[in-house]
Amino acid sequence: MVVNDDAGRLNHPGALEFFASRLAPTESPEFCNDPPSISTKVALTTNGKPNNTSEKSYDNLQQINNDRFPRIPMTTTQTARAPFNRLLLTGAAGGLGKVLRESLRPYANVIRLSDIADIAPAIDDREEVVPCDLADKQAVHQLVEGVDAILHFGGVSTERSFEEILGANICGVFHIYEAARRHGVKRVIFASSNHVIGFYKQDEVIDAHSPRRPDSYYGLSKSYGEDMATFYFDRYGIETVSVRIGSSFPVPQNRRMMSTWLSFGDLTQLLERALYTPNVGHTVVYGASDNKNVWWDNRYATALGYAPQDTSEVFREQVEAQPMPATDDPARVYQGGAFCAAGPFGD
Ligand code: NAI
Ligand code: 15L
Repeated sequence: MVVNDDAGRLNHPGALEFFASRLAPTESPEFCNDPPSISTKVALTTNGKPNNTSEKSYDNLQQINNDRFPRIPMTTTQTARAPFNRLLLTGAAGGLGKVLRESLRPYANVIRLSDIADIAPAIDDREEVVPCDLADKQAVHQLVEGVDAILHFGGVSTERSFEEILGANICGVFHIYEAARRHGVKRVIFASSNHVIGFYKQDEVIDAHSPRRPDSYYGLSKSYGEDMATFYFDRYGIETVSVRIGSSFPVPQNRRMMSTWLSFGDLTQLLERALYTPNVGHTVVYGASDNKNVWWDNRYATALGYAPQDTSEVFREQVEAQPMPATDDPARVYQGGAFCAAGPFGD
């Protein structure tokens, strides 16, 4: 069992006391203290699957989590709360941004939609369109003013040269957290990626605390974003859920995506849990539907109350009609698939 003390901070004297004080109820973000309108008890088993009857199973998982990662108290009570006043969605012109623009509407009085690319105009007074280049620190500072939480989906979303990744993803994620700090935003949802762990083989099962094995400059930028999230929690108490999204498309496009597919409905549910669950510290989860052949033990998503409703299995026949990749094809060997073979650039 791998324990990822990634920032090394649990080795510091007094670290646990520091976390305990950070996570005291009085310091919870204000929105976490809203009276709940719906409450669902989710019990958990040690394999990370929901168990609706066994409190004891939940206790076991809580103990495992506490032993392995005591800084993040897990919760089993999920509450659907009042909408946020204003959510910021970066990457709003992108594939997922267009989906989330609609599906996140119940969770905010106003959604501020931002991208460097053109965005369709606001459809009503519950949408604001604010163009912004994430590489521009001052513009991001203005973008974040007045928002209650940030869903950070903007940036380069495939493998590119380091220089192309640098501004949008690496500087961009710093600008988002720095603006969050300066404007007092207490919750960020970071669209991380499976490419943070893409060099694990497809016959390995890992969890969110397994050591990262980025498969690309793109994966490295997401790995950096996760470290940024840890730092801003440790230093400033800004909480983050980093969602290592698998492959979120209307349908799985190939055999690899039979394991990595995340339906839009399940993505939305996971984001709802990530927004509303209190005391997440910096929690890393995988974004995958209830697929049959999984590589990821997603117990931390389960602990947020995530219970995926969809599965890639219903697409198996059409996906398996495609030719089987060669045995040494990265698409068949590595969890990150083709990203593991991209580059080099600029030779
Ligand atoms: P996408 O490429 O369709 O959308 C990304 C958006 O970011 C684009 O609209 C683009 O214009 C914008 N962007 C790029 N550079 C920017 C900059 N400098 N300033 C402002 N905006 C900029 O990607 P998609 O599929 O919608 O993914 C959204 C997020 O989720 C990305 O961060 C991606 O890395 C992540 N993700 C997506 C997965 C998927 O399966 N769709 C899997 C894993 C992670
Ligand atoms: C990602 O991180 C990309 O943003 C997305 O376009 C897909 O390539 C996905 O990973 C995947 O691994 O399928």
